[in-house]
Amino acid sequence: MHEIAETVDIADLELPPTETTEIDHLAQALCGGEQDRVDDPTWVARARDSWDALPLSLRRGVRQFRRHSGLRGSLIIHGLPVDEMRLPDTPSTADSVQRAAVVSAAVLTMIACGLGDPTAYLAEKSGALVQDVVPVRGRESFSGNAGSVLLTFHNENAFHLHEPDYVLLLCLRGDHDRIAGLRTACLRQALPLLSRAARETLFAPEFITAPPPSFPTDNAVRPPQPLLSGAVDDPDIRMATIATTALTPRAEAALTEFGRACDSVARTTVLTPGDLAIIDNRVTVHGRTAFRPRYDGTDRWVQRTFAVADLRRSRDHRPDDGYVLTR
Ligand SMILES: O=C(O)CCC(=O)C(=O)O
Ligand SMILES: [Fe+2]
Repeated sequence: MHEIAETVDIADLELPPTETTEIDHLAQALCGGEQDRVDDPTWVARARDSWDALPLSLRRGVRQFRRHSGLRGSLIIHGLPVDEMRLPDTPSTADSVQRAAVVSAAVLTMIACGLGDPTAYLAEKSGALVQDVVPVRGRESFSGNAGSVLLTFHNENAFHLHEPDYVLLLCLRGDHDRIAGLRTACLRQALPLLSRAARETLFAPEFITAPPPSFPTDNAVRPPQPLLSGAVDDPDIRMATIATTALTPRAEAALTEFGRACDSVARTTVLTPGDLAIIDNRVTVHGRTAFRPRYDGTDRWVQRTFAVADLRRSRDHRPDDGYVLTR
């Protein structure tokens, strides 16, 4: 038998209530005290140590996903500790982040340490390791996480030399109408739907991907890149629907075909409090369906952390071997 579940779906992970409580206790222990700043490397080191004490089923599920993210390229874990009654109002400002240690930040950081290490980009959300994904008044049609119109498919920071390997999205609060759906489309399912010509073109350096709107614009000149790279039978992908430009007519056609393939394999998940989605950003694009914020303090609230499997690779982008990429 094959070691890896290359051709099967990775099932969602349902944590039983006893494990939710265990995880809650470990997370609580990381809150308060003197070192309660999420972005302090000594706090991250504490969270890393706590990973080892998490329930075996969680650690095993995450480690298996890390080895091979399956046909879905994403893993949903249900039943993480989120106490909606104890939560403050949903933040309402753009670029809001979670600097103080709270249970959700501890959960995200422990799991990011299980996948590799957490990371962030100084230019985005002030380089915080745990970021709020919340709707912001006046930014409804913004194509980024502050918006509430449809967010089109993208890889996270696809333009960057060191894109994150994993995007972790932990739901603290759902939207009022329970219609905000995280959409994912895994290349492993989309690829077989593409014509041979489209596949060949997607491997050619005929695309330019700019930074997303959540990054301040820079004037860097970007060389053309392929959309797909690596193994022909299981490639990596880098694209963002609104930030990738096709440079030739055949690239334009291939990009359109790719978009259709993604739509036809897309999965939509309405995250509920305590659900964590882990997206393998190398093989999966993601987005979100539209929803209607009310700006009443109880809007949808997701917290996000990026993780990389090998932090060392970006060492020259991270002063003092910290977690934040400054360029
Ligand atoms: O709102 C969501 O569920 C996803 C938003 C998103 O793409 C992100 O935060 O990276
Ligand atoms: Fe995203």
